[in-house]
Amino acid sequence: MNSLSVLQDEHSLQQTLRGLYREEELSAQTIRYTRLIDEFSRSEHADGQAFLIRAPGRVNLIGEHTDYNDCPVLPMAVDRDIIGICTPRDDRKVVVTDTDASFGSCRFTIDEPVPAHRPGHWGNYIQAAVQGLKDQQLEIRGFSLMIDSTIPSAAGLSSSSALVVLSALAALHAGGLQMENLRLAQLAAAAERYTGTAGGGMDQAAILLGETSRVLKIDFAPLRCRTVPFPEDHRILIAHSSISAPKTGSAMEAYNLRSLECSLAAALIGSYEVLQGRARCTLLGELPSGYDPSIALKQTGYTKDELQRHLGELCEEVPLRARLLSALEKSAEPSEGFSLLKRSRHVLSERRRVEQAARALEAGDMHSLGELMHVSHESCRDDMQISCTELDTLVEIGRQSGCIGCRLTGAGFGGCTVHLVHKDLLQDYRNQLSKRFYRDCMGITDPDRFLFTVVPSAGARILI
Ligand code: NG1
Repeated sequence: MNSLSVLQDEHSLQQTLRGLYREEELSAQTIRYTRLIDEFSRSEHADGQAFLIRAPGRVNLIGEHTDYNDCPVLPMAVDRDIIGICTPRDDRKVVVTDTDASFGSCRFTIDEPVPAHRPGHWGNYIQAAVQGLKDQQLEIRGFSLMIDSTIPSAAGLSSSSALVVLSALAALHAGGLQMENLRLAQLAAAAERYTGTAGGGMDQAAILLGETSRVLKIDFAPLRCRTVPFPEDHRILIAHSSISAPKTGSAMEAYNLRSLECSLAAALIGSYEVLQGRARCTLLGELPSGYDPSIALKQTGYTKDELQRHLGELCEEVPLRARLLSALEKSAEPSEGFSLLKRSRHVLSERRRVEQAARALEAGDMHSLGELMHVSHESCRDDMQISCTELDTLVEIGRQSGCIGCRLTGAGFGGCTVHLVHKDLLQDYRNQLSKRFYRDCMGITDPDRFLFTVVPSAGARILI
C-alpha cells in the first residue's frame, strides 16, 4: 500500500494508466483518477495508506442467457469502468462513497448479513462481495472506499458485477489477501446471487479475465477462458436503447423467469432422456450438440400445475426437484405459460452460434460473425423473448445502415445494443443511428450520451 502522496504523483499515475485506456483518452483519465484521489484525501476516511483499483464493464458480442446453462459466451471487458481508491480500517466497518454525491453512501459492519440495504441499492453489491468472501471463511478487514464509474447502470454492460468484483478486490487487498482470478470470478458470481438475480458467471469472469485488444471465449463447468484478437480495423459501437433495465422489480423477475424456465426445460428433458435409457441432464449445457429439444418438450407453454405434476412424477432427483418446485411456487405464471421449448431452442442454438462466432473471429471472417450476431438477436427476440420495441428498432436501423453485425447485449428488456462496424464507416454509421433512431424515433436531441465506442480492455486489478 502507498501513501496518498505517492498516488498523487501525476507522472507515475499516467504510466500506470497507459495501456488501460486509448492513448487519446489518457490525459482525461489521468485527471479523473487525480480528482478521485484528491477527493478521497480530503474525506474523513483517508488515513494516508491507500491503493487504487479498477474493474471494467463488459460487452457481450454473442452468447446471451447461455452462461447460467453452462453454455459458452463471447464477451470482452471494455474501457468503461469503475475505479476506486481504498484504505483499510481498524474497525469492522465498510464505508463506501461515490464521487457522484447523488448516489449517497453505503455503510455496514462486516458481520451484518446481506442484504441490509433497500432492494436495488448499490450497497447490496458491496455487501454481497464481502459476504461471498466471508462464506469462504476468509478473515476480512474493514475498509473505506471511494468509487467513480463510467459504466452506465441498468444497461446490460455489467455495472453491478464490476462493483461486486471491485469490492471483493478491495476487501481482499485491504486484508492482505490474494485470490486467483478464476476462483475469484466464481466466488463473485455466486456472491452476486445474494442480491436476488439467478445469474450465470459471464460478467464476473469477463471483468476479471479481460485483456487489452482481445475478445474472450469463456466456457463453464469448469470455468475456462481463451482469448482471440479483435481486428484493429473494426470498431465496437454501443447504442443504448434509452430504456433502463434495472435488475430490480420487473426486469429482475423477467430475468429470473428465463433462468427458471431453462432449469425446468433441462429437468423435463433430463427425465425424458432417463426414460429413453440415456443419461440425465440437469442443465441444458449438458445436452449433446445438435440435440432437438422438441422431442422432449411440447410446443405450447406449460401451466404451473402441469409443471408441478411433471416434476413430481418424473424428476427423481430429490434436491433438484425440491429446488425447482420451490422456485416455481414463488414465480407468477406467465400469460402464455412457461415457454420451455422456446427457451431451450434459443440456448442450444446460441451455444452453436458462439462456437461458430469464435471460429469466425479467429479466422478474421467478420462477415460471418456479423451474420451470427443478427441471427442471435432474432433468437433473443423470438425464442428467449428478452427484447423490446426500442432494441428491435435500433437493430433494424443498424442493419439498414451498413453495420457488419448488431444485436441486443446483456440481459435485455432494455439496455444496450452492440454494433460491429468497419472503422472507415464508423462516423457515417453513427450519424445514421443518431438521426434515424435517436432523433426521428425517440425525439432525443443529444444522442452522444447514448452512443459510444469501446475497446477490449484489461481485466480488474489493483493498480497501485
Ligand atoms: P447483465 O446484462 O450485466 O445484467 C446478465 C447476467 C449474466 C448473463 C446476461 C445475459 C448477472 C449479474 N448477469 O448480465 O450472467 O446471464 O445477463 O447473457 O446476473
